[in-house]
Amino acid sequence: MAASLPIPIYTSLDEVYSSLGTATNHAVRWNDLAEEFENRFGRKPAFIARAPGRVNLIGEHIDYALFGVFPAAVERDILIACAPRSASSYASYTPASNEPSMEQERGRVADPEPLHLPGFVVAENLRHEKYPRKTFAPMRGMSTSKLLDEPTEEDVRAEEWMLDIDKGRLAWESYVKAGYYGVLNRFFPPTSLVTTTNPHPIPVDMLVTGTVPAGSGLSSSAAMVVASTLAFLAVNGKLQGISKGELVEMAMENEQRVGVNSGGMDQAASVISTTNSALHITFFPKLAAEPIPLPGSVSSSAASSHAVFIIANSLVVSDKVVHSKTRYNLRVVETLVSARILALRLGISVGKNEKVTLREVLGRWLGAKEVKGGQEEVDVEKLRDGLERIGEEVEKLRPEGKGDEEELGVTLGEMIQMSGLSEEEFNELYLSWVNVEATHFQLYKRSKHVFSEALRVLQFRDVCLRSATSSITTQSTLEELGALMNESQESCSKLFECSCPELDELTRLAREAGAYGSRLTGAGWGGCTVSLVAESDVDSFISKIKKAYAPYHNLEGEALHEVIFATKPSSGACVYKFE
Ligand code: NG1
Ligand code: MG
Repeated sequence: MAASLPIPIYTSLDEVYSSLGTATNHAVRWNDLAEEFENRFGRKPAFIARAPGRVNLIGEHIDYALFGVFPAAVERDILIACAPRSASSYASYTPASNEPSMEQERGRVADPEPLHLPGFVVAENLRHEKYPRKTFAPMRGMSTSKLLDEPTEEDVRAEEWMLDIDKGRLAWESYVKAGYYGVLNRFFPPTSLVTTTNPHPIPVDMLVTGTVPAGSGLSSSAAMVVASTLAFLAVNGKLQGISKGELVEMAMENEQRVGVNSGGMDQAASVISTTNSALHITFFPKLAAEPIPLPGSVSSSAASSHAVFIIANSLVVSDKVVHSKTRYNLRVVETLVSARILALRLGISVGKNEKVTLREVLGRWLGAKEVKGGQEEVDVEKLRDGLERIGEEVEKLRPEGKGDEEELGVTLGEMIQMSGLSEEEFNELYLSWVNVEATHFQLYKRSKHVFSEALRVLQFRDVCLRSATSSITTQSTLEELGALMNESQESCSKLFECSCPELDELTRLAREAGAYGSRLTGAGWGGCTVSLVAESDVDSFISKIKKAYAPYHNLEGEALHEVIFATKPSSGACVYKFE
């Protein structure tokens, strides 16, 4: 329902600010950005696209197993001001007589820049010392990155636009390019270049700014990709009629271009969120998002307890792109393989070429019918019941009889044997589309985490809904939510092994400082924690953490606020159109 709404397009800045629904003075940033755009590019921007980061309250590493998650957008966001470059020079461009050289296409010729080329982008960042100016143009090429899906022969033959994304390195413009991909390939199929009557992508100038810390688990990457997708849609006049759900799907596919095989939580949270609510996002059998009011946010009773979510950055940078082979992508593979093997052990049939997910296996185990293009929906009650019962079945994946080796998991050879596939089939299905490095794989621990975490998401949702209907938030409501967050942290740390000593320490300190619950948020291995804290305790909580967590000792004022702050659910992505 929420996913089928159109992307909000505002034509007055006051409308924008009130949509953000917070007391922060946004005007400064938005006006500064527009002014700076004018300074640099000599004309006003045509649009500003906004996409927020998100905090995941509960439901970690289960989106790519297609289980529901529970994030909320944060106030910190990415803004991209943009405008088409000189429509007149663009209109006079004729590809037949003016085909660009490869070097030009790649944007590698510095002087003069081929500014008139179709789709040529000049991308600048307000923090240009850290994120230098980049120019690039799309090239026509072969599709190589059909990631989660099996490429068909047709895919392999198909031409598409390429943007030369460096997957081995984290570069700011990669995310701008990633957003551009979907817009180019959806609206300007390269074959259209052969005729001069077909429209070409517009050359564009853009200026980016952001307040979402990078590599911190608040999804600066998804915010960048969503904002970039929106900016390119707007500049090319393709925004009308795009629903939030479609934007999420484009942004998900786009972000995978950077080389991380993520699920869709971050993009959905960044696009669909609304103020005052978290989002219960489900991915199966199709993308759906249900806003759930958070305790305290709907209550007017003086007797009720108010609580806020506090984000604290461990200051360990979690670079998912650089470590993708041994961390994130490895978890995606482990989770997928565990689904196949569990299905076999439960007597559930799985097609040879089918990359079945744990959510689908649960559905089949519960007797959900296969329908065209997927599986019939299972209601929340049944799902909760299934998740409560399947925990026992997961024991079937325990690598028993291996003594000390048990901790290590299974080897590639053992895993292939258990999968019922030949080595070749296995490699093709699970390893050909992803780069992973490991000697041992954890199927038992990973799937145990996924099912228990999926159950905690439903329990968290239940508690929030219950408190919203009674419109009173009691101490015990907050304790229940906190306990679920603590269990999630334990499971992330011990079973999914995506925590790190600093995150374990920071969440422990948060509990000692009075939080109802505390956990890592986002991919983990560094980045931020989220803690549920009584509103009246916020200041003392922050000062206790400052004293106790060594990396904060020397931070004061703004610098401290940068790393530890309370957050309220913000609204999702939007576009401001200059008139
Ligand atoms: P972060 O940490 O925000 O990059 C990543 C994935 C999510 C999800 C979480 C773990 C991306 C873009 N996002 O989030 O889809 O799997 O980890 O729950 O990689
Ligand atoms: Mg990310």
